[in-house]
Amino acid sequence: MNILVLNGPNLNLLGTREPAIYGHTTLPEIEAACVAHGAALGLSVTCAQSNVEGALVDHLHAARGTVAGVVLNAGAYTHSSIALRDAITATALPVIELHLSNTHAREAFRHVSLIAPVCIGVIQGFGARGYPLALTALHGHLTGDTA
Ligand code: CA2
Repeated sequence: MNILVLNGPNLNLLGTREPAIYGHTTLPEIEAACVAHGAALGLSVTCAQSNVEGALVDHLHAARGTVAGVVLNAGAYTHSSIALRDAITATALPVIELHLSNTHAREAFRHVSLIAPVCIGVIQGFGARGYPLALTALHGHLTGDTA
């Protein structure tokens, strides 16, 4: 099974600034961990990142028919993008919303997610460790493992 791990705006800067909020792990390190954890689960993980809202929509469209599920950290677009929400609905793929930080413990404008209602679940607040957690959850969802 192919899985897409898709990261949104500014996440290419991980590990370089604001480590108190986002940790010290870089995006290439997160992506390598996703590929390794996916392989251990029998998943083939492809990773992508863009700072451009429309490019993220394009990645979701391209995922249709080629991947079984998506782990999506949409960054700040989480709180603003109807286009991303519509793209998730349009692909009809199982998507897990992922955040490094606990958005509910932060500013009020981060408490609202426009994409959460069209995702199968949300993992947040566990830093870079959230990515393998999300892959494990997605694997369970796809294989019908009800835990
Ligand atoms: O906690 C998350 O993963 C977020 O998706 C991160 C977004 C933020 O807008 C969301 O509310 C929650 C921001 C990503 C910014 O990434 C940076 C990385 C390094 C240095 C500065 C910003």
